[in-house]
Amino acid sequence: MSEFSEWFHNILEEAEIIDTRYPIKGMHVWQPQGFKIRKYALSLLKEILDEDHEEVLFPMLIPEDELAKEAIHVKGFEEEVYWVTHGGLTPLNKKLALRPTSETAMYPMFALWVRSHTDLPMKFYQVVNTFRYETKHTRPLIRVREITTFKEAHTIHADSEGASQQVERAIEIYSSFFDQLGIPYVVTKRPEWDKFPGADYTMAFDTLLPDGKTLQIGTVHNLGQTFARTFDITYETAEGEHEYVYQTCYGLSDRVIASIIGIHGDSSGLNLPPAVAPYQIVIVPVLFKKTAQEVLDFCNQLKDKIKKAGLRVHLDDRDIRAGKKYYGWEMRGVPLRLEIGPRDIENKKMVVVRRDTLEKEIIDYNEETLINDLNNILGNITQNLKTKAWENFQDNIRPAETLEEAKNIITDEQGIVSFLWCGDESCGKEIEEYVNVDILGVKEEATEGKCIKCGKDARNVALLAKTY
Ligand code: PR8
Repeated sequence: MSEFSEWFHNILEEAEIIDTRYPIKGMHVWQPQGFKIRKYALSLLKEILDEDHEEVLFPMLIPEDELAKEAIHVKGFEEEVYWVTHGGLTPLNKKLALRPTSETAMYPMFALWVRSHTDLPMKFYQVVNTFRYETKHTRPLIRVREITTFKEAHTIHADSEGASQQVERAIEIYSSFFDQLGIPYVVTKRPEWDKFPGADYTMAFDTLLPDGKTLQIGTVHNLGQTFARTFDITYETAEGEHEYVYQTCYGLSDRVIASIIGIHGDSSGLNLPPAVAPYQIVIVPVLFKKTAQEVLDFCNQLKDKIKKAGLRVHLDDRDIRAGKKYYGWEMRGVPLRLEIGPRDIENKKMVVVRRDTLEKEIIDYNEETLINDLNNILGNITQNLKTKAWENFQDNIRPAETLEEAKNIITDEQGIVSFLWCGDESCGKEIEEYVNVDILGVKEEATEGKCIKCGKDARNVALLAKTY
């Protein structure tokens, strides 16, 4: 197990995020702390999606014949599907699949819903659990067999431009979501051999975990008319003709939470962006016998004031050593700790400890500006986490001019390698084989230069990396 893997597993357990002892491989239990982080992350995303998508909820089971209708799609998923074969003791006439994703659950219904060009575009999303019998090594939150927070969006358009614009819009949506969490990413167009089964093309977000491997944290697929033809999703044009629709879909999973934990965390444990922290502020009273009641009363009032302002605050008045409290809240990643003793109250001061820097600062306690001051510090923490994460990410993208150099970077430093590529599949496969890692995809068009493998004119700037 790598050092990071060990750290990751330990922190999931110690901070009570996920219990991995559930007796099915790849299926885990969200514990209260983890569930809260998940809830707050989800609400950030929903806020953006709700602007122009509608939330729906489809059944978890998909009839075998619907799942099998789209040949390329089913080929991509056939080895990963869990099947329900019996109802009680009775064998079912038609096997039912546990959704690995919901195209084949939704699209037969879309064929009924879409009527006229005036209905379009339609944009839906659902947040559900999906099941994939992953054969690669499973890891909590990162590669699971039950994806518990699958956030999948599906859109329907009258023309091809509508679909490709939606792909761009989805990239903006996910970028803004990851930005709020300070998760750095690169967006690439996946190579042909790595696109979503049934898609015309796939755009993917990759981030980098501390062990130097990239993690695909989100994907946006342009489905063109492939599924529309298979499921007969048509609309009537203004001229009364019937045309197939164009579609997109895009999705995120629990990997978002893995990234928050892995990217911002450090040797003291979690380091949570305020937006998703179950407690954003913890107040620790410094208690001495004589003044204990006075300090507790003050801290209780402080807590109420902060809570009223909409911040998530906790007063830790347990009768244990302060040091133990500090350790515990740092490990759980609470962004801000306020330490308050009798002298601070007298002097109108507070000791403030930021989790991101672990620095202690004494600030004035000013009744009037208190909430503003706290919000400013929390805002600074968010910004600082993001800046640090992006700096590290960018430092780990290195250009290579030869295959040998690419291989050395991957072996010695890991991270992401950028290189020039002609774009041919055969060349790409040879590059992957030589370097022994995957091509993530194309980042942008190349304006000059030669392919790192064949020496022909390069069409693309592409990235490769060891991936999860
Ligand atoms: C779609 N259909 O399904 P996608 N464990 C954790 N996260 C995972 C796993 C796993 N086993 N497999 C995939 N992901 C489309 C889009 C509806 C929505 C995450 O796309 O198969 C990856 O981050 O690419 C992936 O980018 C995302 O789910 C969407 O899955």
